[in-house]
Amino acid sequence: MNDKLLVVKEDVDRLIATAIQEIGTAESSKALQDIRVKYTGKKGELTQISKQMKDLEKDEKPVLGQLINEFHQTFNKTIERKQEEVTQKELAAQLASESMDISLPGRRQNFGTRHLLTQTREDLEDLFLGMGYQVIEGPEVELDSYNFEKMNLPKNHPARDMQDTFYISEEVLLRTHTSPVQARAMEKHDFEKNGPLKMVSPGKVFRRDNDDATHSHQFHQLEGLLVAEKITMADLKGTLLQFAKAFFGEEREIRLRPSFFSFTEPSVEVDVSCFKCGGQGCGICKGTGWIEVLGAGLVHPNVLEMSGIDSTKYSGFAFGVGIDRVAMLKHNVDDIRHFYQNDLRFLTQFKGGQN
Ligand code: FA5
Repeated sequence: MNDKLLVVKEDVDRLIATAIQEIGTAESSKALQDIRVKYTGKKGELTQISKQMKDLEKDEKPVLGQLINEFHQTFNKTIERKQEEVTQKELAAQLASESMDISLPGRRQNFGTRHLLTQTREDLEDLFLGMGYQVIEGPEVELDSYNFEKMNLPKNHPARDMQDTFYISEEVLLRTHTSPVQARAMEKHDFEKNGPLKMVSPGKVFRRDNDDATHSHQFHQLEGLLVAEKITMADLKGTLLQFAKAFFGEEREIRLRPSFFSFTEPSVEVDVSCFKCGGQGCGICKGTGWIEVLGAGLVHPNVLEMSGIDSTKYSGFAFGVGIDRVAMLKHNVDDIRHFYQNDLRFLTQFKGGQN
């Protein structure tokens, strides 16, 4: 080995010795990266030594190449081993500094609530299911024949004016009440096979009404219908009294006032004794002690006959509750429009569901 090569070899040996020492004292990934650059980077110390290759004899060049390779092997192995150690330490330090306080309260999940109208509808359904009624739904887009004609309201009948609606065509409209479901259910019912017909039908209805605090052009009703033999006003009154007590409170009483509906005869408006003042008179009952909640009556024989039922054998009662109206009364809601404005400050006040 001639002198030049000897000197270069000594340089490489010294370099690997100092590199190993520096790696040994490095404390961080950053320090190790700096060492890598310092020794093997483009302007690194090993690169400087490699430049001496050109001054060596031809047969000496592979010897230097070999030395440089050995340097890389030792250097890389040492630095990798150290890197593992440093990474462990850094991770431990990070975990220690980021430790969390498990005694802190968690972030509360914000559960939604069912809309008050849905809660009220379900409460009413449960109540009548408990009395042996079945729930039957009908279409919101209805035929004129079911909405009016089979409800004893022939074309041009003046009482149609009270329930003007949105027409899709001459014969197709948005239903103005849930009463047409009466006709749909009666047509299908088989008394021989299934006994009396007892059903309630909740759902959306539509009217060309001007919106105000108690009226909306879209609202909800719950229809009730019972058809069997020998049904009288006493059955109707008993059923509605049970409903009033279950829905508004055990102390409630009801009273019936004569009214007119083309599909019932006789027809009544039903008032419930005021649940706020107990009948003394207050703001809610407008000083009368009574609050009107629904329309009802005995099913008109024409309606039974038009639905294929023998009115000499069967009779029935029907009623129609405004779901929005009873929800407002029960929960002291002062404007029906609150139900349709999707204001969470209003909606989230009603977290219940059952009576
Ligand atoms: C009817 O719709 C009858 N079909 C009810 C009925 C059924 C009577 C079976 C007899 C037998 P009326 O138009 O009165 O009746 O409406 C019934 C209830 O719906 C009212 O008592 C009221 O609570 C509610 N209602 C009526 N119009 C509106 C409206 N624009 N906005 C909100 N609720 C309304």
